[in-house]
Amino acid sequence: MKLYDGGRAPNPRRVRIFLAEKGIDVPVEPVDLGAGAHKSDAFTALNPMQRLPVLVLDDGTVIAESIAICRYFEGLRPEPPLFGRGGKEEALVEMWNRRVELNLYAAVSAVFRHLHPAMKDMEEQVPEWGEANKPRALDFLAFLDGELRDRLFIAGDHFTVADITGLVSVDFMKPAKLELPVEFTNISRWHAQVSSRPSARAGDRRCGRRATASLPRRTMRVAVETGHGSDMRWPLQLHHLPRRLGLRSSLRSAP
Ligand SMILES: N[C@@H](CCC(=O)N[C@@H](CS)C(=O)NCC(=O)O)C(=O)O
Repeated sequence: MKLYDGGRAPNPRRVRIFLAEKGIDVPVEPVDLGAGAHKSDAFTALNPMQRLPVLVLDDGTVIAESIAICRYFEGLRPEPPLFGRGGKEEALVEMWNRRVELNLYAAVSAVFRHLHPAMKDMEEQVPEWGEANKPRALDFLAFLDGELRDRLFIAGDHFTVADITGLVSVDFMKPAKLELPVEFTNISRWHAQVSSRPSARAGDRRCGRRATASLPRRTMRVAVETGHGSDMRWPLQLHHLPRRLGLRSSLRSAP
């Protein structure tokens, strides 16, 4: 089994946090997004969507999409349950994870992809779309702040995958240059709480910093419970995107 990982990018981080929560150790192949390694022929053969993360099983099965990968590991190791326990809880976790992903993560991602100068070679930027997503992100945060008034975690009393999606989304606001309004005190309390879990730091490992368009040969293992604090500087490496690699993609769908 091998996890193709994308360093500080939010979706690969989601999977690393999930693995850390489960205590699962998986061989990792770093793919340098900043250098466009995910556009290489070798990687495109694995995932024609040219997105990270990707999990390749020993029988050659390729699983893309962060939540699909997390679900695979939930099946392998059900404890602690991060997708809920029993039909009702599972439905609520699904509901909240989708709400956060579709309303918060997607909005923050659109702000980043359409407004950040580092993304100009990766995205056909439509600045108006980036601007339009700022209030969408804030509206959802206001709603979530109200929900978190009466409970510890996003989907209930237990930490779940919905909190992982929420954590990476809120942290992604920093490179997207979005401020968390101070009046969202319930979100701040929740964010401090989930950020203090050792798993939150499992997402901070740097990866593939060399500017190369091929997949690095080095194989690492997911660092569970590493001691590095989150600095969220990963997008800045995209400033070094080598234009000569011709990285413009025909796949423009939002993550
Ligand atoms: N829906 C996918 C999104 C994956 C995704 O967009 N990954 C980003 C990194 S966070 C990526 O690979 N971006 C490369 C690009 O935009 O060219 C998932 O949940 O895994």
